[in-house]
Amino acid sequence: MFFDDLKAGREKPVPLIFGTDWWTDCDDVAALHILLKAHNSGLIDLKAIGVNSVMRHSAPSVKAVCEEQGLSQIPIGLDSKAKRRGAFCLYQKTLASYYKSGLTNESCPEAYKLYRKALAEADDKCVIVDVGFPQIVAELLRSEPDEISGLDGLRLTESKVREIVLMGGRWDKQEGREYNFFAYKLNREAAAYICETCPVPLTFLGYEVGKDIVTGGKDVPGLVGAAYEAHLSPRGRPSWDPMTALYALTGDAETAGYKKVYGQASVDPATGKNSFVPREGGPHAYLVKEKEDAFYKEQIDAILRMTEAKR
Ligand SMILES: [Ca+2]
Repeated sequence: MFFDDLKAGREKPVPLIFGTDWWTDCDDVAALHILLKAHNSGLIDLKAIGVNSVMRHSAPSVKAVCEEQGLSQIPIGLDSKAKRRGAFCLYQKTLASYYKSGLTNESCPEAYKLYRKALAEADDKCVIVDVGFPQIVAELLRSEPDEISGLDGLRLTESKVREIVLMGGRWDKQEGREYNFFAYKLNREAAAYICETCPVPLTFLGYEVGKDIVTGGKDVPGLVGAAYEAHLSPRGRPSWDPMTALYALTGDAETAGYKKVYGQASVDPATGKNSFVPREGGPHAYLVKEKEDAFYKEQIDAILRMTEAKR
């Protein structure tokens, strides 16, 4: 089994924090599901979930997917500065209908505070993976010492994070542009700030990597299939988010099927366009596929179908 093979090289689960836009695309649901399965297999310890676009049914729909895997205790934080708060999305309403315990957006803590708490409490270095807009990570890096930790965000990240993995950017050409890094001023400035200040290795999975790999679909058991069906994507969606989650939980580019191109990334805060100067030993890296697309597709579809339907 896939997770068991990866676990063989690990003494204990790697703590991991998951950020997601949980916005109009449903591939975030597949990414979360993969991380929940990895948590239950003992490969990772999913410490917190941060939602960086807040829609009407955000918190209860995320909770429903966690609860399906018996993991409703994983804390969920929201970004209070998220744009277009309260917008409606059918797949989220569908998922939320499976969660009856009354969690509301308003009862969730501020996401970057939740990240600070998870990092302060972690015994081992964490991985932060975000498959949405980057502003929660930026807020973490910008954060001041508080009642949670005497360290500011940069120092706390430096001492408690092993890698930050972002789905964002387009790296197969200079001045590429991808939605997570250009949608709003808040996102553009966050992406630029992260590239300028991030004190730990920063890895990007760009638009070009996931666009042609279609996974998921309505035949996936349980809530993932329900989400794809409600999203009107019965035959699946491109795999940016599940590929990013799978790389992050694998923790090793070669094993995950990628080459890393190292260097210095930057994002223009005015336009959201990204640039990259390759340099051996550089602090940033983008991922380049080393395998045929079928390699990634088969892994993701197999993990999504590992669970039994609980609908
Ligand atoms: Ca996403």
